[in-house]
Amino acid sequence: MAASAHATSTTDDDADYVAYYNDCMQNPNAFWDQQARQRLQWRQLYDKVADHNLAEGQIRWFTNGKLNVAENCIDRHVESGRGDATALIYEADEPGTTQHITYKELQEQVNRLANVLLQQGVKQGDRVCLYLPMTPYAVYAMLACARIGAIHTLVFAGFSEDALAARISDGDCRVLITADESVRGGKKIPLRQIANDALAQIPGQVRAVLVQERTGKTPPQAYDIKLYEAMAAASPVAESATVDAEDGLFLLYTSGSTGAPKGLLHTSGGYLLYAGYTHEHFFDYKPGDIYACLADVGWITGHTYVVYGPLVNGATTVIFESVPTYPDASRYWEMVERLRINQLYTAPTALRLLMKQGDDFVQKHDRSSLRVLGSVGEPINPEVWRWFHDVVGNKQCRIADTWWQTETGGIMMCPSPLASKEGHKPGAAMHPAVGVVPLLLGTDGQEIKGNDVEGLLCLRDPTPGMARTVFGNHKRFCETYWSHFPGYYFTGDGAKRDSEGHYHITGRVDDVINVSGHRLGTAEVESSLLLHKGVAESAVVGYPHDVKGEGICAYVILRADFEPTGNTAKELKEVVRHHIGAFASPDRVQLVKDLPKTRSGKIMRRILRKIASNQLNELGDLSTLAEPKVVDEIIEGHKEFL
Ligand code: 6R9
Repeated sequence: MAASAHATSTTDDDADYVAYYNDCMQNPNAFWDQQARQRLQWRQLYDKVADHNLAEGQIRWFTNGKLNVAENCIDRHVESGRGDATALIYEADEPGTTQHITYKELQEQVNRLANVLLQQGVKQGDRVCLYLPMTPYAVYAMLACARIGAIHTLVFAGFSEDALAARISDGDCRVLITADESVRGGKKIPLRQIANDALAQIPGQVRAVLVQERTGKTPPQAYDIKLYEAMAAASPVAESATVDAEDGLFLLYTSGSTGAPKGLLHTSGGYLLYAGYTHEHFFDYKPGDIYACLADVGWITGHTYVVYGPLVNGATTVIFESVPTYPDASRYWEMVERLRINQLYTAPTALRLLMKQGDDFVQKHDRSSLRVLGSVGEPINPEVWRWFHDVVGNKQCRIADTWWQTETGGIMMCPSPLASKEGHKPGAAMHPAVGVVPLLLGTDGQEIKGNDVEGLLCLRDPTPGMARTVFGNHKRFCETYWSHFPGYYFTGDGAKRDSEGHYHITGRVDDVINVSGHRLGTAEVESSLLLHKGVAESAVVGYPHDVKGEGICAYVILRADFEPTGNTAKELKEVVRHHIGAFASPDRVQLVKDLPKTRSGKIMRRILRKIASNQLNELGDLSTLAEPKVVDEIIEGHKEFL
């Protein structure tokens, strides 16, 4: 197959790139100042580029700057004569069902929905919860909130009613936008039913429920406001609120090692700038390109690289509602051919799944439009990287292995254009972005200098797109990210700096597992298991899984008065599915009599992780265990999974 001539997007002169990068790094604030003036439309220019106080976990960019995010993502493009350019390509679940939405149409829909929200009494700064499938209405809803200065909080439509209720009440949302059903891979999920169950847990919390009729199959509840009708009746013209650069744009919940998921607050100016800059830079985005990030908007990748980054750049962005294997494993590649996609951004878990299906699905489609292939969410295994590069990209595309987090708002590391010269390293994010200064620290907080070293990955300087706080709990924000190693942001990841100074992310060093690129705290899964009446205690660990990256293994001690049946393991999986969502349901449940604990009663997860990974020769020192024979019993029970 012919590949495009400009496939590998290296700058002509590498020396130029190095000079440019070094120049930016000399004075990142001057760089961001220049970027902010160029890329964003300000209603009032900021008076200071940055104003941080890291001891208090306070990050501020573009102080006193005023803008409107929706105006930057929509109106600016319409006003500059690009109203007829395609903003969204909606690739619906049903194969072959595509809808092109221009910037002008996007503007109209967003305005209508903004007016509906205003009618419902939503005010600037209020939180609005979105529990929606991947259709243009999710984008309309996000931008409608941005238009009126409300803060959206998306809950991924795979989360259960308990998880939804917890997020609505933590964010104190008074309005919910949901759909009757979502459709993915031909399967329907009754979102409105789940939302009703969630609302029943928090009576009086939500005063209005707007329902998108995605399938029209579920009869409306008496209190529902039908979204399509309400939008049709609303005015297509809306006022844009003036918001401060540091006003909230959205909350997004993410898992940490302890406690309930944290609602990270992202703000308007710095986040939008970082989204736009990184989208253009790392994906080599050029006007006219068709860009497809295949993530769901319920995750940070969808926020930054389906919606805000591409739209602030006036790009055409694909809204992909389906799954990579529906109707078969050629869905992505058939879509690349049909839509002439130039940049495709996906996750290792999807690639592993597709790689297993064989190359024919890929090769029967023309992929010559592709220039950049992106990966995010977890380390990409070198063999998967090679498949992505050699088979999917036909050795003609740059691979953007992007490392970042919900907290960072946008890409922090990715092989720079120099990688083509220096040699790509499959599985390595390699180079920090402008303004990003990674440090490797030992557990004692000492910096590990030099090359060929490994340590805890921290970042020295805040970047504009970073989260500003944990909603309603700034103390937790400081404790989680800024006080482990004072003055530095602690990522929770480990990393290696190789002999040439390139970075390789080695994975989480805390009790967070990464299942198909979705972050889960082991404590969250354990708390859900406790909701089953038979569970006395449990310990949850991750283990290598060939498609999901990590699988979930739960070791469960049952209550003495509970008599297990052949169904108990299944029931336990069901409890988690119900409490968090299907993706969090354990792959394995092993009933155990006891757990390996230290004398002070702390569960030694390290040992359980080794057993679950079948690394029985690497259990390490067992001498600190209160009851070492527990380990033999667990190993014996583990055999059922081999
Ligand atoms: C954007 C996103 C963040 C965690 C992060 C790390 C892992 C993400 C990665 C990667 C290695 C990459 N991670 N990208 N690890 N290489 N290219 O995924 O955000 O859901 O918050 O997850 O994902 O462990 O700390 P989030």
